[in-house]
Amino acid sequence: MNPKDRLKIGITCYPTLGGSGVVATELGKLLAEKGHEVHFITHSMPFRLGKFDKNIFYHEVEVNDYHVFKYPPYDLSLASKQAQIVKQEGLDLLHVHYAIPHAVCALLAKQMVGEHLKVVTTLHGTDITVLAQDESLSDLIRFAINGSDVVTAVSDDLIQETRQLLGIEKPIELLYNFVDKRVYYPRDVGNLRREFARPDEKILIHISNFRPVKRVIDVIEIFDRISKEVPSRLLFVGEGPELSKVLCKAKEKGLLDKVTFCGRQDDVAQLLSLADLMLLPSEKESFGLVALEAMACGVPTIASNAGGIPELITHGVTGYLADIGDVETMSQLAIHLLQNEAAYKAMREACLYRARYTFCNDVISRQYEALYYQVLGREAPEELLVKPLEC
Ligand code: GMT
Repeated sequence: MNPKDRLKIGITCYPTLGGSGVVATELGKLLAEKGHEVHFITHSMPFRLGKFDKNIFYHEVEVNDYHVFKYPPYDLSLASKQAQIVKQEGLDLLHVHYAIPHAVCALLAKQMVGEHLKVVTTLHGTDITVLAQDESLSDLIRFAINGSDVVTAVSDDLIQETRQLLGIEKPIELLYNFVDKRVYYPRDVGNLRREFARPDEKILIHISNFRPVKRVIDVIEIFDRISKEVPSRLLFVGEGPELSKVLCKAKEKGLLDKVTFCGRQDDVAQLLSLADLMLLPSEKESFGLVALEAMACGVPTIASNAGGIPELITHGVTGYLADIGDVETMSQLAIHLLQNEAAYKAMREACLYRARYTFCNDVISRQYEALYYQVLGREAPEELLVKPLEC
């Protein structure tokens, strides 16, 4: 990279499990790989940060636990850390993921260091679809969005919802989630597969944080119906508040011997490559990153027609969609696909193609880079303007 094009970028995200943290961390890693200097400013090390990279720096936000504070003020510590790192490292911009509290903190940091600092805010979903419904927070979210220099959202559906719920008029850029094709591809997992299922059995998978919004009980309902028609197994990956309810439901249905609870896992691509089908019956999903990760591994998804999911999954092409809670239709569609080899093969190919050409790391990371140069009023390097021939 030409040194004049090198950007100094601060990233703040939720560093623990969750799609927004994954997107923020993977983006930071890609930017660093291209030669930009990336500073993560978070309360703990982002879980996907991985190996050492000379262009990546991590600054931990330490919360002041002064005895008069009833609630230690994380937000103030974050804003103050952001301002400190911006000054110390000469950052050009802060890219924050989630309006609350991260964008609000970044705006405070901007006031502390000066107008030259640009704030890019990415909306991921629940900051709008859940928090913006709360009247005690909606004005603050509107303030965060209107005060940011650039706002992006991960689906058109989320943009529309942001406009409707908050009456936002400023432009919101659409930048979809992405997958790194060097990590997410169909792995050779022949031996491992034998440990989970017999050769005649299909494997279904659900990955989430088991929040109520994921409707994990529907996953059991769907699997119950499928397993009566197609010999199959179900893998649950992740942990969260609804996990114990799922266990009870699986027990009640007599399915425990067919269900494996894998807990939190790092190498998701490996597990996805074992699977034949992903189940994602969420109530809300601004994009559905796990379905994209599955797609990149050649695994179609049966999902609800919620939020931004239809922008990712084309019904009948890269998966099937049904109304939220319609477990009967979802099961029928899954059974049809699992019993129809030709249709399955065509869908698998379509998944691989779409993940590789529409939602791949090269395409989306370039869009973010272009946006950064634009907000900074700097000319983008020529290679950014040329569309990649192949992802
Ligand atoms: O889905 C979750 O519970 C996690 C959540 C998050 O905040 O990390 O994910 C949101 O952001 C992801 C990355 O942009 C999206 O792919 C998910 O669809 C979105 N989740 C919801 O909208 C419920």
